[in-house]
Amino acid sequence: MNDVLYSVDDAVATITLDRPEAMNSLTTRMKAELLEALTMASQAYAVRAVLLTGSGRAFCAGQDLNEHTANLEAGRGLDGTVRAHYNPIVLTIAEMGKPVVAAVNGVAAGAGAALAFACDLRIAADKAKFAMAFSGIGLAPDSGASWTLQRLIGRARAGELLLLGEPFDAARALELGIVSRVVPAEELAVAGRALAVRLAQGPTSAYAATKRALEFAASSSLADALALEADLQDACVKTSDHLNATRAFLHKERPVFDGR
Ligand code: T3D
Repeated sequence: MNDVLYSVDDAVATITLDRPEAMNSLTTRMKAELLEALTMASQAYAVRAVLLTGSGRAFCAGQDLNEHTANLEAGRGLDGTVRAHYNPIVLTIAEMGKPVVAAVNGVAAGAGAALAFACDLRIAADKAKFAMAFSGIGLAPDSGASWTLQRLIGRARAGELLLLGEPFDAARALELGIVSRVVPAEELAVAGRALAVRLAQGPTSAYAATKRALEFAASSSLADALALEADLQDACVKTSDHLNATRAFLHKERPVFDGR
């Protein structure tokens, strides 16, 4: 891979968007590489959490507008990229049975912000900035932003951010509940990694079930959500992580989870 870095350490796959000279804006090649990296992380048994971040001063400025304009001028329109790239990227993050942490190191705009919204947890540098840049260039939200943002902060606020497209800083993102923590920029790498390592040492099967339950409950009836919770709990009680953690509790010991 050229524009996306992938490494695994302590059961954490770190995926870094690495085109800092273009604010990590997404070209076709980069989107294909990001999908490949996410798929590897999702499928690797040794990976139990994922950390997504960016190189340089941006997290991700969304679609590369140079490539996009070239496609428009050549009559190719979107060139299929929303269906071929953005949608599978977002679904791979949402559906992988492992927690994904976004460490938002700088500006996150358009599809770049949507990538962060698709993750399970977001931690931001104090200098990070978010911009729902779609409307500013005459586009509607994509990459799941219409779905994720309103579930993070409610429809009224999501509508305002998406329609007006006004950038907002990390402090406002914290206030809105878009990020769960803001740290000084120089501490983000360590704090993001610590969070991912903590999750990688957790009950991986229970985390997978938690993700699935949250996703399902977002658009189901209470009765259906209760039924799925019951099924997922049936599976969780069969894990050795559950049995060991319950025994540890009774012995007043710290549980050790091995992800099984
Ligand atoms: O085709 C499809 O797939 C459609 C799907 C679209 C999904 C989307 O993501 S739509 C939204 C696309 N993104 C944007 O509209 C964001 C555009 N960028 C900005 O609004 C601002 O650059 C930022 C808010 C991200 C950062 O502002 P600032 O002031 O910190 O930096 P800057 O000076 O504007 O940008 C620095 C450089 O990065 C600059 O290049 P230069 O002048 O130094 O050569 C700028 O052109 C470049 N850059 C920033 N964003 C993009 C970009 N180059 C290409 N594509 C970008 N998205």
